Order: sequence, then C-alpha cells, then structure tokens
Amino acid sequence: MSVEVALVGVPTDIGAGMRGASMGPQALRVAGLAAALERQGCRILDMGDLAGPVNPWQPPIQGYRHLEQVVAWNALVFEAVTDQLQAGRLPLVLGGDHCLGVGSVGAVARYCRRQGRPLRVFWLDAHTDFNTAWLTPSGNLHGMPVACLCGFGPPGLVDLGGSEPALRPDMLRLIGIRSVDAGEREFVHEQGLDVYDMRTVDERGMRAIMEDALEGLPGDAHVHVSFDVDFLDPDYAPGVGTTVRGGPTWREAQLCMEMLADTGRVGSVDIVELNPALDVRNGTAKVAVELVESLFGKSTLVRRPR
Ligand code: 6HN
Ligand code: MN
Ligand code: MN
Ligand code: MN
Repeated sequence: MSVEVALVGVPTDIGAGMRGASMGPQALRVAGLAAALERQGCRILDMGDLAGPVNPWQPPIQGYRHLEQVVAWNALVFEAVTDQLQAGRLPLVLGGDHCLGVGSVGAVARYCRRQGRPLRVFWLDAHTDFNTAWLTPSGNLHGMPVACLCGFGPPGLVDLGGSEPALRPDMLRLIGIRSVDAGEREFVHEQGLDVYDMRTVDERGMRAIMEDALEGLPGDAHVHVSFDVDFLDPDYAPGVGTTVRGGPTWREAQLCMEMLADTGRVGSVDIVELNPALDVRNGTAKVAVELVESLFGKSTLVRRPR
C-alpha cells in the first residue's frame, strides 16, 4: 500500500520578523514537490492553503508579536493536521514560518498520545526556537515553537492540544543548531534538550550524530520531521529570512534525510521558513524539494535494510 501524502499549505509569515514566508507553499508547489513525491511512490492529495488572518505588521506587545493571529493560524493548522492523521494520511505542512510548528507538532503529539504510539520529533534548524516572552530578543513567535510545545508559552499555544504539554524534552532531537540567543541558551541547558549543534556535526560527522539521535527509536514510533530550511548552509539555501552561515552542506543534509527515511517511520513533516522574496530563481525551494524527496525514500541504488 502506498503512502498517501496530504499537502497542507499554511501561507503566513505571522510569526516571523520579515515578510515573505507566506509565499512558501506556492514556491514549493512550483518547484515540483508533488511530482517529486510521486516519483517515490506516494499518492498526493493537495488540500490547498489554509486561510487565516492577514499580517497586521505590528511591533511586539509584552514579548509577543501578533500573538492573537499566531494563535488563530495554529488553531487552523492543528485541526487540519489532526484531520489528515485521522484519515490515515501523512500530513506534509507547507509553511509559512516556523510558528506553525506549534499546531502541527501539537496535533501529531495528541494523535500519538491517543494511539499510544511513541513520538520522536526531529527539529532540523539553525535555531533552537526555544525562546519565551521574557527571553526573546525579537518577540517573533517563530523563535518560540519548541518552548511552546514543551509547555512554556502563552495560553492559546501551550494548551492547543489539551492541558498537558505536547512534548517532553526527551522526545526532541534538534539538529544543525548554530544560533541560540543568550537567555535561550541557559533555558535549553536547564530543560535538557538533546541538541546536535554544528560543532558536534563537525567533530563527529552527520552519520554519527544521526545514529545517536535515532538510537533506541521504538519499532512502532511515529517520526515527525520539522524541517526549517535555514537548517541548510545559506550557500545552498539563501531564500530564508534568518540565514546563519556554517550550516550543513547539501550532501550532509541529504544524508540526514536519507537516514530519517531509512527508519521507515516518518509519519508527518513540516517544511518551513522558505522565503521566496529572498530566493534566487526559486533555487532554495528546489533544494528543499530535493531533500524532501530523499526524506521520502529517494536513493541512488537499491537499498535493503541493514
Ligand atoms: N526560525 N532566535 C531568534 C529569535 O528571534 O527568537 C531567531 C529565531 C528564528 C526562528 O528560524 O524558525
Ligand atoms: Mn525554526
Ligand atoms: Mn531557523
Ligand atoms: Mn544522545
């Protein structure tokens, strides 16, 4: 039976500090996302785009910019992702900025909890996204989804899927990290997040750190991949709002995706932070599509499970 993938467009930049990620879903479609997944044997159902509030482009209030609109968008994402999981499809959320991870991962977490299935979330990103209203240097909610999912954040986001936090820190693996704000850094340490920063990738290599991050994955686990395109080195992916140099190369990122694909457990995916306004001839969208094709099983040679 082939995997049925539901594309859920979330055209918003409501949580970002720069406009343009709202054009991400269309750029990914134009870059050939559906055809790439079809080549991997998936059946594609494009659900179109969710329609949430417009970006009022206001400064932060008490540590949050556009909190009301971020909550509204995430409520829509939560519902849409829940619907697709319940229909037995693999939700592929097309962002949009990374604030939508609260609704997307929140829905996946509640679904897994109800099914009694273990969940592991791979957060591929230059940033830890672990800010809170009192730690954030920007007020931008795309810098806070991991904290919200772990129960640290405003009402409306932390309780999207019920009263208990969506995730415990031990369910998370953060890969590719190289930009963490001063207060955020302490908080990451305090909460014991499993962070594979770029120094660790440099020292040990992508293969070893992915083996470590995948260690002990239960056979019945659900793997969620939240792919922030700024994970990649900006030489390969300039079309994002918050580039940080020194990220994984195209090859390293491919290996990361291939090793996730090899688990056979990927059950939901976000592609976020692509900003076509900053891109060059849609090249970053094309790179994202190439990586997602690997995440769904593309390989040069026939591979058998080791
Ligand atoms: N992202 N740490 C910075 C902030 O404003 O909180 C940047 C966050 C970027 C978030 O790329 O998803
Ligand atoms: Mn992010
Ligand atoms: Mn990021
Ligand atoms: Mn470890």
